[in-house]
Amino acid sequence: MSSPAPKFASSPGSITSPRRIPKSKFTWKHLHQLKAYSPQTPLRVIAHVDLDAFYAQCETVRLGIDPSLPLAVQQWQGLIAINYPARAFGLGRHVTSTEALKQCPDLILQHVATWKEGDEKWAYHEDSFKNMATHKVSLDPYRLECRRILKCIKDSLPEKEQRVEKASIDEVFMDLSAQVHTILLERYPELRGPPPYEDPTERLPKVPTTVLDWAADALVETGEDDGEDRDPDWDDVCTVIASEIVRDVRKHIKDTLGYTCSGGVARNKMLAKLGSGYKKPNQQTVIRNRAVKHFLSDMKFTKIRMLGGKLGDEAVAVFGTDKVKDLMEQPLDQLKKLGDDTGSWLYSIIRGEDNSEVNPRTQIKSMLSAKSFRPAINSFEQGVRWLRIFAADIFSRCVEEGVLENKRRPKTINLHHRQGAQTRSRSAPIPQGKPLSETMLFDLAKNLLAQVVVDGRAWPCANLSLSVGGFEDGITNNKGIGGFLVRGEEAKAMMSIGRSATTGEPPAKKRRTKGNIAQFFGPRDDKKKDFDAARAILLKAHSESTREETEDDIDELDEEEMFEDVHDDESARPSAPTLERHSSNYDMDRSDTPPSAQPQPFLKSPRSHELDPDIGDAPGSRPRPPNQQQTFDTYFCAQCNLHMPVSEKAEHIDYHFALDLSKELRHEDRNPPAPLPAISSVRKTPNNPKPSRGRGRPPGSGGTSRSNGAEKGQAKLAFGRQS
Ligand code: DCP
Ligand code: CA
Repeated sequence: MSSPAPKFASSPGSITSPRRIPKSKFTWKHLHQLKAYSPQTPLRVIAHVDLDAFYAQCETVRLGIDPSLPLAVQQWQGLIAINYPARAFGLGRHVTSTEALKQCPDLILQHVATWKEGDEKWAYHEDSFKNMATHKVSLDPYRLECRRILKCIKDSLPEKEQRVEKASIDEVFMDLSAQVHTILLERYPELRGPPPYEDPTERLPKVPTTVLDWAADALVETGEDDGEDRDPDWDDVCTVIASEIVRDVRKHIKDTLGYTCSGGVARNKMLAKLGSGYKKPNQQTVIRNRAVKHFLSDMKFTKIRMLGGKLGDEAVAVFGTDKVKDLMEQPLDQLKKLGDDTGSWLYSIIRGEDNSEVNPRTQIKSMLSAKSFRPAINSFEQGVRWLRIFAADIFSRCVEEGVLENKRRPKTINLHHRQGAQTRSRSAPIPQGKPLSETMLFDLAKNLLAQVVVDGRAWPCANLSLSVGGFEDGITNNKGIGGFLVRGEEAKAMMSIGRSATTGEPPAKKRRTKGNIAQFFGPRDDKKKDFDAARAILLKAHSESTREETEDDIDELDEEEMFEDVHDDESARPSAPTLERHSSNYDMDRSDTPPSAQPQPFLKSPRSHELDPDIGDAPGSRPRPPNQQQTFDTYFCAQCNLHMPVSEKAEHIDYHFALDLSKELRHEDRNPPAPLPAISSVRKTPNNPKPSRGRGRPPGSGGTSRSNGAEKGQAKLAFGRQS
């Protein structure tokens, strides 16, 4: 499709007045911005691709099963993915496998792969559904397919004009703006410029075509009888080109890997995602600019990205409606009842405005392996058995990340322990001076668990998770030695009574650790065995530490540790209440900052604090909603002059304790030298992406989006989801 020569006659000296010539409503500047992926241009084109019934398709393809047969993926007794033929029988995630078979006797049930204790790798075990207590789910098969799909998508786009963001295990955003710009100029030479009078604010010539070929796309209606095809403008042309690209990408995935997916094309991420879910399976939906208003008006706002969770529920409660059109009647100041930033963001988003960028970063930043215990576990020994699996799981994923070739390796290891409502976290640097191994991860994990045990009140434990973070590219041994040596100091710190900077509890409790440690040296109760085991581990770590040189320079550690690619297979269980179909950011989420007024609004307000209901980036986690400042129970820290959720209180107090301790130790360091604690339980949140560890910035005290390392248009994710 190529157009005739430029028709506009707006150059100087033209006899015809330029004003008489019909023009586009878009300017040369808008066109130019398209090339640069600017979120400001109304010509912007974003696509979202979502795999249909993803895990189910993975199993269908892996097993070579006819895709027209009903199949569901089972996790224990529940179903986590149901293919479309099975959905025709009314099956959904709410049914158990037994009920599903009653409804659809021919249903093929495939249990997810699991790690069994003692195994070196996950496998598909026939009896795993009976062994919830001794097996742990592995999502590796789906992660691997996800990678292949991502590669396939990238291969089908021009290398220099692609911007692809993995949004979850089966979702991808693509900013097609630059590619569309190139195609546009190829097809319509009149757009090659320069603009008349060299003035970028001049309007573009009119589109020379009157009919656009939307092929098989589902076109969202405009709601106006004569609005469908009237006067196509350049935004329509851009969208049609983007849609062709998406069709090609989807075809490439199908032809290469056998998977079908659905696509959405629109001017921003929020609309594109709504588009991909609009018609499924194996279809693509286009939301032209002219159709946005109509498209959104009948929609429930709880379907919009980031409004699927508590924020959406809160908005429903406050405004008594779940409809976009009702909310649109609310003036901005009313919407600000949800908080200033949230209100402004909501005001824009329901009008179809979303400036968040497609972030091409695809590298894993952290990994998590977790298990919820039902029933709870009750001993160090049991805990250690799970840690062995976690270490193997994480190590195998590190190997895929190129850790053996020293391409990338993590810098920190974190253990989260949950007992009832209380979560305790311990972290340690990963020694950088020697090759990463499963044993090393396991030993570190054991140390961390030992600390929790020594602190007391460890059992029963409902959930344990191990994560590694702060992945870095090819670290040299010299630099790494620092990290390794710090561990020695860490071990000393954790052995020094009353100095643990790592519990997720207030100082008072921590100081009670003294008692616990005393108890630990002479336990009177039946936990002796447990304590003995923990003590042995801590003593070993301590004695190792005394052999290591010291390097207390913790501030040297790059704390770029964004828990944004953690995987909590357990939290993907179907019964998990926070999981939602329309927020399918399982595996990982790039967490676009919702407010169009990027960067992260919650970093702007010193009083704001992250209150994401779905903390963490585990499967089932969602993009982080904007700050919700007011309606939750909050704890006020007078030292920081900062409000935060009560759930963060212990951790925050701990932060101050760690800070004080750090200062104290720095003082001692000057006369005489003393070790710094190398571990911290200060949790990173978008408010606190870089816990200051002695730099004096409290969690939640804010910062700029740049200073926290998040890319424009994105929020960092906090870790902390428990399942
Ligand atoms: N998943 C899960 N538990 C949930 C929801 C999803 O384990 N509660 C997993 C299985 C899904 C995958 O994540 O296959 C992707 O989730 P989606 O919400 O995208 O659902 P599907 O891809 O299965 O179906 P759809 O065709 O509706 O996208
Ligand atoms: Ca999907």
